[in-house]
Amino acid sequence: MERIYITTPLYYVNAEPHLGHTYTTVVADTLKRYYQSIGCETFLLTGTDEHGDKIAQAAQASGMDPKAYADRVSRLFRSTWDTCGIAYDYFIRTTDSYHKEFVQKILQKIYDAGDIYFGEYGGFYCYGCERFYTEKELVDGKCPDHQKEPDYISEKNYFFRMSRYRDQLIDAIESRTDLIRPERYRTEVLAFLREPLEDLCISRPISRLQWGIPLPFDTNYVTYVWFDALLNYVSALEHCGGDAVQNLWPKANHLIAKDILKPHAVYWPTMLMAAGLPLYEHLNVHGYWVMDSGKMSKSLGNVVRPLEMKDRFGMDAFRYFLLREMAFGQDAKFSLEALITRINADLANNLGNLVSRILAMQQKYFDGVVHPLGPEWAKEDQDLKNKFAHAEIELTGYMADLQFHRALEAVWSAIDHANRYIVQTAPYTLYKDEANRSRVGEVLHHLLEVLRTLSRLLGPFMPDTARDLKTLLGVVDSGLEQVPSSMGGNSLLRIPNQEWGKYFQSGHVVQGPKILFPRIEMPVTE
Ligand code: ME8
Repeated sequence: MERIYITTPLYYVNAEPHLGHTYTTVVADTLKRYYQSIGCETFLLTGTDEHGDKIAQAAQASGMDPKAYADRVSRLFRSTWDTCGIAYDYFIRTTDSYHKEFVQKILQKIYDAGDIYFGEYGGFYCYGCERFYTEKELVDGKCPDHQKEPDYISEKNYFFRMSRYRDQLIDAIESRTDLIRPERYRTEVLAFLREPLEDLCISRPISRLQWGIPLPFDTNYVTYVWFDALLNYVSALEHCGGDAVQNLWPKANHLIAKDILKPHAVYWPTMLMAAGLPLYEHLNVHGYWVMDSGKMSKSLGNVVRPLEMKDRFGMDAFRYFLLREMAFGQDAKFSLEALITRINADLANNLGNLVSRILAMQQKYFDGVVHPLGPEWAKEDQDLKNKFAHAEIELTGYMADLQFHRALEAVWSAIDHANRYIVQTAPYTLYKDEANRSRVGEVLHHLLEVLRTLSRLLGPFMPDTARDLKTLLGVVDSGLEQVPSSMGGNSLLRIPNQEWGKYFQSGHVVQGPKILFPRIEMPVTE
């Protein structure tokens, strides 16, 4: 059986869940649901990154002990994903004891193999990024991300011989052209690797930082937060037991934004090489959400919180916007106006109207009872069916390339076609003549097939809407194949795709119309 292991970054607990975290997590959830729907075994991992300077400082600022502080924010992330209906299989915290033991085991292994050494290093250190910067990387002497002058720190530390793996890494990226995707990020990493690769400082003295995992070979030091956090992707699988590492690790699909490309494309694969583990299957890198009003920040008061979006617009509408608006790999703009415009145009109008028109006519003309289809179909009926079959083929291709916006575009093009089919066949006019009643029943039967197909195609993107559609249509996922996941995760549902025209048996009754997406008034702006 095909397998896919999907991961989100482990989010730092110094911020509350916002739009950016939600996007990556919704993409991960969409991929999981999609692969599950085509019969793959899936495993979705998310969690929180809790050690390091940044967290220690945030805890101190809140007057809390770092663990108590991390407990609170980690709980908030987890409950947010629960409320948003994210179907993660496991939630890892880097403060979990099995994770700490795993990190120590790997550190010891790499140390014993001679790839970790003790040395002195002086450099510009940015606390925000938790890393040293070379002078060349600074912009006007400042960290380009935090716009702050870094501190010059000189101290004895442990180093990982990352430089030793440079050629091997270049080979891997060149021979596996989809290891890092989309292409622009692969090119960026290869360009970076053309320069000499320095060794990586992987420790912090406890005189300066206690909030970390102690090095197993020198307890005067804790490990650098990235060396700790990246290992979560394997430690979680090992913790889940069974054959999880063997079966799932080589199928790993990491999802990240471009901000953490270097740790995932350079540190992580070289760490894996040193630890004797295979590389991930794909590093999938998306762009950044930017706000109309500038960088999202608490002080600007423009932080987009997922639960507020869910309460105000519904989770599916928010998911739709995120997946439809951003081309995976490129930056996208977020604004309430754009969100509301999309909801009104694509969801309330195109999809919502289609659903309510079809169910209203079915109710009005036939009390909801589905009319049988004859063997002879009109050309427009066949075209309608073909359009949806074509949309599904396109969707499959786009999903393999993480082009969610194009996948949705393909579905909406079929929705537009269905709306035109109604205008073209004009069942409301036909119905006026009793001789045409049977044709009206057939037209509506085809339209119910449209809705049934949509309930399947939209499932990964808008799970609640897909469920609502099935309920309205009285479609039961009968004959589901239940395959127990090896890790006690969600069991797999293989939804049989009965042929168009063969699903609704004579006498089948569908429900009356329901407004799935109410129109939203645009807030008045000054
Ligand atoms: O970097 N647009 O955690 P983090 C799109 N702990 N995505 C965004 C975003 C934005 N404006 N802002 C954040 C860390 N993200 C480390 C990761 S992994 C072993 C350790 C998303 O809390 C995006 O996925 O800063 C980005 O890569 C991630 O949040 C950074 O989360």
